[in-house]
Amino acid sequence: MRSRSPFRQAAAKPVPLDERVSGPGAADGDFAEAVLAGLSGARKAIPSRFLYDARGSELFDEITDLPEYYPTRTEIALLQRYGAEIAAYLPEATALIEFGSGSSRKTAMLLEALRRVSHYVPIDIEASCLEQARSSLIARFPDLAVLPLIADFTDAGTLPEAVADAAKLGFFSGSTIGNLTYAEARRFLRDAAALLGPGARFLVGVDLKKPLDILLPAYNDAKGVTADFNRNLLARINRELGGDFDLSGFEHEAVYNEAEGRIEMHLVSRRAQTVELLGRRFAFAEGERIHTENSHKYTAPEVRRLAAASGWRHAAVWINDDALFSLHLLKLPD
Ligand code: AVI
Repeated sequence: MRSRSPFRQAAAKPVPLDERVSGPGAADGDFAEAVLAGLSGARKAIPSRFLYDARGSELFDEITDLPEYYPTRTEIALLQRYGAEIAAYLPEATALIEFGSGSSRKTAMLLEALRRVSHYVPIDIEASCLEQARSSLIARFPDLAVLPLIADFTDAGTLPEAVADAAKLGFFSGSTIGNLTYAEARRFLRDAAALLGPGARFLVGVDLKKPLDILLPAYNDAKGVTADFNRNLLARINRELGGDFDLSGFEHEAVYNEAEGRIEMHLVSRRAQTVELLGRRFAFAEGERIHTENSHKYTAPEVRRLAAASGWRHAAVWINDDALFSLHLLKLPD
C-alpha cells in the first residue's frame, strides 16, 4: 500500500491496534442506511467516504499518480522542500498524531525533519494499513514508539496515555479537509483541538483555488481512472447491497461549483432507468444525478478564517511556486 484512502467507514468506537477484536464492524449497516437514505431524497447523494472500499482505495492510489492530479505530488514536494523550515517552528514537538493516516507515506518525510518526535499515533479506520505503516516506520525509525488507533479520524476518542504529557503536533494531509463541508471542517478542527489539547500544533494540507484549466482535468483525467473511482461506488452497491446498477448507464461528471468553491463529483444517469437494491426500487430520469463527492478548494485567507473560527491560531503557511497547494501550521494557545 503506497498511498492513503482517507475516508473509511466509521468504527463503532476507537480501539488501539493491540486491543482490537476481530469481527464485523458497523460498516455494512452504515453503508446500507446511507445508500437507502441518499437515493430516497429529492436530490440523490451518497457520502464520499463510501467511495473507499478495497477497489476504491486502489483506484484512489492510481489517481494520486496521474499527471493531471497535482495535489499529492505537490504536497510531497512541499514537505521535501520545507521540512526543515517547518521543523524549526516545532522544536519541542515529541508526539505526532496523524488523522486519516493511511499508509503514512508522507509521515516519514515529516519524521525525518522532526527528529525529537518519539511517539507517533496514526489514526485510521483500516487496521491493515496501520499494521503496514507501523512495520515500515519502525524499520526506518527504530526508536519511534508507534501507537496506532483504529478510528474514524473525525471521531478519534482519546489519545494513548503515553502521549498525555507530550508536546503534540497533529498532521492532516492530502487536502482531505476539502472533502468536508465548511461546517464539518470547523467541527473537525474544533474536535482536533480538544483531542490534541492546549499548546498543540496542527499541520494541515489544503488544496488551493486555481484556474479551471488546471482544476477540472485533475478530476476528469484522460485515462478515466477518476471515472472508474466514481462508478466503483455503484459496483460496491451491487456487490454489498445486492443492487442491479448498470454501470454503463451512468456517466462520471466532475464540475466546479463556483458559489461553493468546490469540485463536485456526480454520476449522471444516461437514460431513464430503474434500479433495485435491498428490496427497494429507485427511478432515475435521464440526466438525473447522484452527488458522490465534494472537494472544497480554499484561498490562504479562507484557511486562516476557518482556523480562527475553529479555535486555532494561524502560525505559518507554505505554498508551492505555482500556488497549487498549501501547508498550514496552526497552533493552540498554551
Ligand atoms: C481524498 N481527497 C482529498 C481527494 C480529492 O481530491 O478531493 C479525493 C478525490 N476525488 C477524486 N479525485 C480525488
